[in-house]
Amino acid sequence: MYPPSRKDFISLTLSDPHSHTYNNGKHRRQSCWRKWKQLSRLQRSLILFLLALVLIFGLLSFPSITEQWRGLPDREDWLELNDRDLKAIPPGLKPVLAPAGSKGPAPMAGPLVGPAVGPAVGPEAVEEPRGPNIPILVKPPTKKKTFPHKRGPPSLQKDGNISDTVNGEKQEHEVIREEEEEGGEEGDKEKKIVSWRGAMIEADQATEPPPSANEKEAAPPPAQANPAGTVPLEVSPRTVDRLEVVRDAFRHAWKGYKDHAWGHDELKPISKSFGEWFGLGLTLIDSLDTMWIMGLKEEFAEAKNWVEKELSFNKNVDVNLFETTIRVLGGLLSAYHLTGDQLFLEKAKDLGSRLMPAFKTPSKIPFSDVNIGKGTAHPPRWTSDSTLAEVTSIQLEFRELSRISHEPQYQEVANEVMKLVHKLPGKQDGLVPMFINTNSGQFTHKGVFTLGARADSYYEYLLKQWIQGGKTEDHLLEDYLQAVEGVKKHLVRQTGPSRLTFVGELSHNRFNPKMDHLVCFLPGTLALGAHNGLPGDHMDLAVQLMETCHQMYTQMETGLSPEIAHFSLQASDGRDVVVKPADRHNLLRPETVESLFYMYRFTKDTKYRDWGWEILQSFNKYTKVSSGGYTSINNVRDPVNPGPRDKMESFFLGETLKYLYLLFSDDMELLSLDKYVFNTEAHPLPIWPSPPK
Ligand code: DMJ
Repeated sequence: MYPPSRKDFISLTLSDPHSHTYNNGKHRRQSCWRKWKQLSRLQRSLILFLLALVLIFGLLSFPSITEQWRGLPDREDWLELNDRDLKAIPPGLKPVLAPAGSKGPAPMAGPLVGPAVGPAVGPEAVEEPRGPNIPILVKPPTKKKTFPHKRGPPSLQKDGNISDTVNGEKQEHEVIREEEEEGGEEGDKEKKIVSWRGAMIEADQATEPPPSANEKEAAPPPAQANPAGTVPLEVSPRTVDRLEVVRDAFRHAWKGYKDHAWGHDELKPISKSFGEWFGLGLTLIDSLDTMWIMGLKEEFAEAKNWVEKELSFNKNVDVNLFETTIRVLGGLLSAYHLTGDQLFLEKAKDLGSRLMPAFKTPSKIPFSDVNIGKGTAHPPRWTSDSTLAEVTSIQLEFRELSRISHEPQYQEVANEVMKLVHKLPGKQDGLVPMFINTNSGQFTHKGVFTLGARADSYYEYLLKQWIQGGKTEDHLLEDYLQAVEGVKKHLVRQTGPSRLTFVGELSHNRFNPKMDHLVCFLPGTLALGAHNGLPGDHMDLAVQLMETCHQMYTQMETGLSPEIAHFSLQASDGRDVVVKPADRHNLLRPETVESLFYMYRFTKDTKYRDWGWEILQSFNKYTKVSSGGYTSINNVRDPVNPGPRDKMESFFLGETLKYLYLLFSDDMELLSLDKYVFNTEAHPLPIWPSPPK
């Protein structure tokens, strides 16, 4: 038996026809009443007194919470996403012509936690200067009544780890109490699950020495079975060692998944159990192309066998359109391109068709959730808005699906969203608000701009779609170039102490020096643009931001970045990076190593590899669980008790380890950036061949 799993993300109700629907609620109520009556009068009075205290405290705190979330959606039931069905949507979407040049499969040789729910105006917020390079006037910190340890709308604030989706991403809302930071009660609770030291291989306090590279075993599959040209070239011994350490990390993560979570969405490595989000084997599918690229043939074969025999999309389950597209559809398409195996294409087509009901809205802006078994779709319960990044970061996958399936409906609906957003009023110098309404097709909650959660991959996909389509779609380039100028004008600032360049947030013309780790995708994207002929100053900004993302790791005691960093604008000799208690967690995210990969490919500056190597060593030192798997942690500032959160996100295998591997590989043809574009979940898709002239 698996130990009871903590509920740390949105619950899905999967009706199981075979399960017994025994309802013991009444019995439980009776037994509670009996227990209550068995208590002494003193005990009962004490409990009632405590309850009254909690209530009074809650009432006193309410105004500050609401103030903090001013400007953000006032949502009562943020968490209850997935249990509503709308009316069935009639099937059949109008087909359109495929674009010139889409002539079938590409020749084989040739893309939400405690974190960011948007840029709340923090105590350090300052008025936005009218233009770039104007010295920032820093307001003296005002003693505003805040609720510093809680993030998210009030209804999210429950003890424990709770998740919702932000930018489609599960957002874990963690309440960290002061006592916990000082090793208080909550920290002890974690230890009761399993002591942190007990969770690590003792010798693993330092990184395990890599076994000597076995070229035969390490070699990727043979060229004819590997049409993407992913056979590595000769590599230097040092590179091999680093590659082998990444492979070892993958094998260790995979072992945990295989032993305790096989076929489920995510591994909970501490409790040796699993978590289910959509019930689609997320980690397994997210990992397929990583295993292929790393040459892990046995593991790949087992996973492929599961896809063939076990994976079914014919199930009554609500899935998030964005997450399912980038992780599952993207993973299947990528596996198809790397292996040439039709199985993956057939699965991708099946899934793609089941996601289409999401686009049946009055505005053609898709709903966030789809029931892939029933063919129904709906927005979250509290709103008819969709998150901007979610609706604009499914295009690479839908377009590619049309190209290789010769079924144009996927690209039609995806392109339509981009065209609508292109001409929509409410942008500020190319920067977009974080929400869009599925009825009106208009932006909502205007005036709040971020490159982090809810908006990030909109910018990424503008550039990448333009590259994917052979640099012919001018509206995408236009929007991307304008957005970069908007970022430079409104969001880029430098810290006081060390002049680190960072990207902050803007809320109704007030600047907030807060940057999600998610924003660390930006150096890589800017570098990719420069590599494709865009202005040289994009590369200059990329270099500066890369240094800042690196500092977000090195300035922490564990060598791992927090989920969110605040930057000091005060000229002093103090710290550049300030981390608030609620932001100290690390979810094994990929963005920084992703950007390091791009920066190394384009500059060959080995410092980027060294920075990635340091990050890998920190992951091995502070997040590796002895029995298998890696875990996200609660506190990157506490190397003695980083506080395992008991979850390994699928993107650790799908993205983080893949980008590290590619960073250390000497083979520039291994997924050449001139032939492939990576989706936002690190799944490579081919750049389309130009149409014959
Ligand atoms: C991934 O699912 C994707 O990279 C997405 O674009 C952002 N969040 C996670 C990784 O941090």
